[in-house]
Amino acid sequence: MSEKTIFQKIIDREIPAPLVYEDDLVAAFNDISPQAPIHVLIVPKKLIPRVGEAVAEDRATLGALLLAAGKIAEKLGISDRSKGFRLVINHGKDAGESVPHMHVHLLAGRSLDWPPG
Ligand code: DGP
Repeated sequence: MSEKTIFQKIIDREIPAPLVYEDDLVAAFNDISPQAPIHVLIVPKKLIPRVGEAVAEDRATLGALLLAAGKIAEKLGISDRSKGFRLVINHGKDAGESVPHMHVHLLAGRSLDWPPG
């Protein structure tokens, strides 16, 4: 069996990281290297290495990631359109993926450039 990802170790509480949100399918915690005042990672409890490798049976998990983002934004007070947030998923080298355990970045707390770099 392959080594657990760093995110799996956080989900399994082997590495301490306060959870911002948790349900039966996903967990969320602050990014160790924040790129905005708010930078949360929303991670499926089931290992999906990257979004392009998700399969039909992951449908509920993929939906849960976005629903969790909305709930976290509400909890953090950034869901109002006058504030806002951005969701990012990096798949592969060109996108800058560094952890092979799919995750959604939730970025907020400042004006975000478009297009991203
Ligand atoms: P990506 O480049 O999309 O694969 O993003 C991976 C993110 O994971 C990156 O922003 C830094 C973050 N990260 C890496 N290791 C850890 C860790 O041990 N704890 C936390 N909280 N975040 C981590």
